[in-house]
Amino acid sequence: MTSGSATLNTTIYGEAPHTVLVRNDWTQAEIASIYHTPLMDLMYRAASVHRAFHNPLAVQQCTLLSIKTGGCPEDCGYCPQSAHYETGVQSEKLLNTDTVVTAARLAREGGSTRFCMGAAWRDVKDNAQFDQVLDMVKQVGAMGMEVCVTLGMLNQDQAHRLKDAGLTAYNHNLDTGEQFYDKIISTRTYKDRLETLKNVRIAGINVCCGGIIGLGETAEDRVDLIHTLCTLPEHPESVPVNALVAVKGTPLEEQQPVEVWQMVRMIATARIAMPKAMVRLSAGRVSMSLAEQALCFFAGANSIFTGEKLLTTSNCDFDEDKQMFELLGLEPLEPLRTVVV
Ligand code: SAM
Ligand code: DTB
Ligand code: SF4
Repeated sequence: MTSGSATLNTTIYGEAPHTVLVRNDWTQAEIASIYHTPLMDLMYRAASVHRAFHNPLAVQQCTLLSIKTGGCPEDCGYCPQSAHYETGVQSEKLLNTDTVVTAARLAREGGSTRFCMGAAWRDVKDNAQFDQVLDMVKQVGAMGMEVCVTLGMLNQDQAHRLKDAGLTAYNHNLDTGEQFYDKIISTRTYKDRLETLKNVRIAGINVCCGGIIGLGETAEDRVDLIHTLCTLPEHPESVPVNALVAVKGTPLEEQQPVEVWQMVRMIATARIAMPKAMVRLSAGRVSMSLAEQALCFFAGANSIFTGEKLLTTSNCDFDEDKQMFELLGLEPLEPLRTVVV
């Protein structure tokens, strides 16, 4: 069971001060009602829950690195790395370990406390490449950073091996609601995704699981996604909220950008439904103004990816992010692990 509680120290208009429980018995109707709350109320409620569980000024900086780019056999309609689409992303071999460790060191020097390595794989195979990834995990972990990987589907044994190598978290997104899922991906099922999440959890690795908005889904699909996440036996410790980066050559290249209000609703609903999670303002930040990002932090986002690139697409300017932190009075979250080297 997910557990924990905190007393709200602010009074919400029309509500008595009360204890906010970490619940995993949310109903669909409850999540829908939160999602559709008038925006000003929603942001205030989310901000209040955020403050009851987290330091609202602390925002974790994370760095992404694509360790194996492109040529992926899956057909995720949003993804520039799928081999099914002509996007101009070149297929590359797995990076060597030294390159990865050097990138992690630079990320740490730049203030990142979490290093996330992504591979464009359908699933993990028990081969020399996986052994190499285990080594990368070991070395990055030894640098005192949280270390996360996203490698596609995973069985229980592989999850245990990653745990033994020192992995902190595994990213595996449900992406959207179950009803809409097969409009976006046909090469694997929602059930497959849930199975991997279960394997990660059983191995004692923290779960990083969120989704994307702007795929053409309805508000109901977004509610479905959050409902699935917040009714897992344990909430994901980390919930990335991505806005689609529409990439030329993918089936979703013509999608209209989402409005910031949809992003704010998603973040706020995730924050209220999963109070203890790190809610990460992820892809799509590059198209948002500073004021729009500020709304997302107010609504409960407490992490961003910094650095010039996400995996294959461009991200915000590092110095501008630094200025944003100064302007908003945000402080980078301190490392959660002890630095060994
Ligand atoms: N192959 C692995 C997998 O699918 O789990 C790992 C890499 S995959 C790129 C990680 C996540 O990035 C996806 O689940 C999706 O949520 C997000 N993502 C990929 N392309 C995106 C895009 N164009 N815009 C926004 N988010 C995207
Ligand atoms: C997540 O939810 N977002 C990050 C991370 N998990 C791996 C990835 C975003 C990728 C955006 C498209 C790209 O740069 O290729
Ligand atoms: Fe492959 Fe992951 Fe991209 Fe899907 S999202 S095509 S699984 S890299």
